[in-house]
This record gives sequence, C-alpha cells and structure tokens, in this order.
Amino acid sequence: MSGAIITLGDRRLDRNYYELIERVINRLSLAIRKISEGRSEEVRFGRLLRHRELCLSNMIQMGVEFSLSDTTDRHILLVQDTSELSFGMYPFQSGFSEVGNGAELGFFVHPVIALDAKSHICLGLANVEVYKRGEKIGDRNKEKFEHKQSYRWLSSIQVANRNCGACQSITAISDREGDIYDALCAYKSGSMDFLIRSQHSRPLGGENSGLKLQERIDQWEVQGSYQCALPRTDKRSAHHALLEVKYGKVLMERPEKSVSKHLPATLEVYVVEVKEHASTVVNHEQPVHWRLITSHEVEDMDKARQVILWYTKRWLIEQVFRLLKKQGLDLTQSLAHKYETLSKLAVVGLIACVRVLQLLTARDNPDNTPINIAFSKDEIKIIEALNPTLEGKTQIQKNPHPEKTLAFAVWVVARLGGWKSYSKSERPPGPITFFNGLQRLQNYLDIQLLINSP
Ligand SMILES: [Mn+2]
Repeated sequence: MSGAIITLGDRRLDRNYYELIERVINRLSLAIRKISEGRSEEVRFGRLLRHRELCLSNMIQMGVEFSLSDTTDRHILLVQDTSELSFGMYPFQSGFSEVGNGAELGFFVHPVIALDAKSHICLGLANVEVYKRGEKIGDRNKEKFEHKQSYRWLSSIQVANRNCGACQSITAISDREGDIYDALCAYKSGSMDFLIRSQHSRPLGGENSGLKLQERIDQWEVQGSYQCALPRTDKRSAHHALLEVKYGKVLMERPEKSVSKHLPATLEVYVVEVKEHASTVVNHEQPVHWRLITSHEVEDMDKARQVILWYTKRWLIEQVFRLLKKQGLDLTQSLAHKYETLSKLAVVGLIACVRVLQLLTARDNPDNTPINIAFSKDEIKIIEALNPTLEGKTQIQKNPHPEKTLAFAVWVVARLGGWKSYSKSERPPGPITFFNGLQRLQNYLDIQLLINSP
C-alpha cells in the first residue's frame, strides 16, 4: 500500500466513514435509517454522504485499504467487470447518465476483486471505478485509448496492482469486453499477466500471417478433454460438462485501425479454446465455447486446465453484482436523491458485498481458518447457541466442521439463510442464501442487545 496517508479532510469525517462501512457490513443494508444506531448517527451518516467536498477517489482508496487483506507473496487474480445500475426511465433522482440502450437512466460501477490464485479465496476489493456514460470524450476509433471509456479495463487494473503492493504476481482477468490490444500490451509492459476471453478473431502475424485467430484454432486437433462442474449462469443451468480443449501459441497483429502506432506490431499470446461436447449440453442451452487468450505459458493439458479454472473464478464478480442489486443490498431502491450520494453508497455497498464473498470463499479453505477473523465475540456466542437448533438427528444433518472454525460458522449462517444441508441434490449455499443468513444473524444480535440493555 502507498505510504501517503489518505484522508477525507479531517479525522471526524474519516471516523464517520469507517463507521458507516462497518454498519453496512454488519447490517447488510444501504438504508441509512435502518443501519444507524440512533438519530445522531443517522444525521452523521447523512451528512457524510451528502457532503459536497468529499473526494470519491479518496473514499475508494480508503475503502480498498479497509477491504483488502494481506496480498504479500501471493499470486493474485484481479477479476474486473462493469455493471450498470439502472434506476428506470423516470427516476426521482438526479445527475444520472443514460444506461443500457439509452431509455433508462443510472450509472456504472467497475470493480476489481482480488482472489488468491491457489486457494481462490477472495482477498477483498482491490479497486473500483464509478462512472457515467459520456464522461470521457468518446469511443470513436480515432481517439487515443486514454480518452476512451474503455480505458477503464487498463486503468482500474493498474491501480489495483498498486494496491496489491508486495504480491508475488498479478493476473488480470476479464470477459470479452476486456479484449483490447492496447490494454493487453500495457499489462505485459507493466509486468502483469492477463487472462481474458477473446472477442475478436484477430488477424495473426508471423508464420500464420494471412490467417485469423479462429481459423488457426480450427486447424488444431483437440488435445484433451475432461468433466467439469459448471455453475449456473444467465445462459445455462448448473451441470457437469464434458469440455474439449485445444491450446497453442500465436502472434496477434496490432489492429490496423489503431491510433496507437507506438505499440508493438505483434503480441505473442497463448490461446486456450474450450468447447463443450454435444453430449452434455442441457436441452437447447448454448454450449460452452470460450476462446481464452493469456500471457501464461500453456504447453500442456495441466496448464490449460489451470488457466480454464482461473477463468471460471470470474463468476465471483457476477455474484458481487447480484449482491449489490435486487436480491441483496438493492442499491437502486435507495432513497438518496443525487448521483453524488449514490456513487458513494455504491462504493460502500461493494465493500460489503465483497465481504460476503470473502466469508463464503473462505469456507473451502482447508487450513481451518479461525472463526474470529470474521465474527465478533457476540456473534460467535449466537452462532454456537444456534448450531444445535439447526442440526438434525442423523449424522448427515450435523454441522461437519470443528467448532471455532470459520467453516463451522459458515455452515450455521447458510442454514439460517435457508440452505438444506441434508438434501443430497442441494448444492453448496450461494451468496444470496449466505447474505440472508447474515441478515438473520444480525437480527438475533439486535434482539440480544435489546434484552441485555439496562
Ligand atoms: Mn462484462
């Protein structure tokens, strides 16, 4: 982390801000009245959010420092994506830009989350950009990359990389929108690795000159196949898929229309193509077909599978968006009137959503992470008291994890959220179930505080 101390202007504002973050994390709501303890706190939070001079980028930097755990000596996957927050066609709030196809109004968030490449545990929020459409000059081809809205695919990773400080290495991961030649070259010259889904079947150079990327892949033989459990997405149901894999090395050419003539004329990348075998496609769903490009050397099937596994972890950022929206914190239902306020709430909300994910991904950590890294003494008491009430009589209905571990707590919270531990067809609890469980845990805590108060 950088040496300079970042502040919102004075100590009181800083303290209020950290208190607000903690309240949102604990209460899992963005309704200031709901999360405040007493009228004076409500007024303080309200003032903070409506404060005109607060610098959003300082709030982001402080929030990241709050959120991000130790990244030292780890290989970090930085997963980035954009999501729009739509407030409908005739919102009562002001200060928005067009979103979607232009009929609705709102704004965009572009978070970067940090994952440990080995354990896949979420280490926290590494950066976020909040923006409105049209704030940059435009996306026309003749503009320099730095002036385009798509520049965020590079800039947000560069800042996140700085925030990760003394980590061992970085791999930037993004979906097809991140397939930008300028960005890929910049990751490379900044000593970062990348793993992105390819959007364009780009023209190739060197010995493949004259061929396009997909044409070259089509010449390759299938080099291996394996069974893989795929999570549910908008396009397909969760199922076991048989994936056929091809991989190889190519030279991609700099786009002809590019104004960035200073960039190298070709970029060497490895390509991994994953195609689902027709036998495992569910009904009429779209089979998996990913064309991944990466700076990581992929010379054997093991490495190809490693790269594919890392890419599937991109799914976690979609869960952050789900948690921020309708089924979770529901930012678009906020009663705040101005974009300036809502953009601050979005940052605080994202920190809380990433926190939910941190707990959930830590569940599978084999090294028995202690419960107290995530839960307070009072919370632990309630979790331990609730556990027997959530267990059934048979062995399969019991909490399988040792007491005082994080996994033990996650089991209890998931059960509180409505997860049926004993049903064989039941998948592990998802983020929304877990979110609901955490909210219920907070209710127990509130009631206990009320009973114990003099
Ligand atoms: Mn996307």
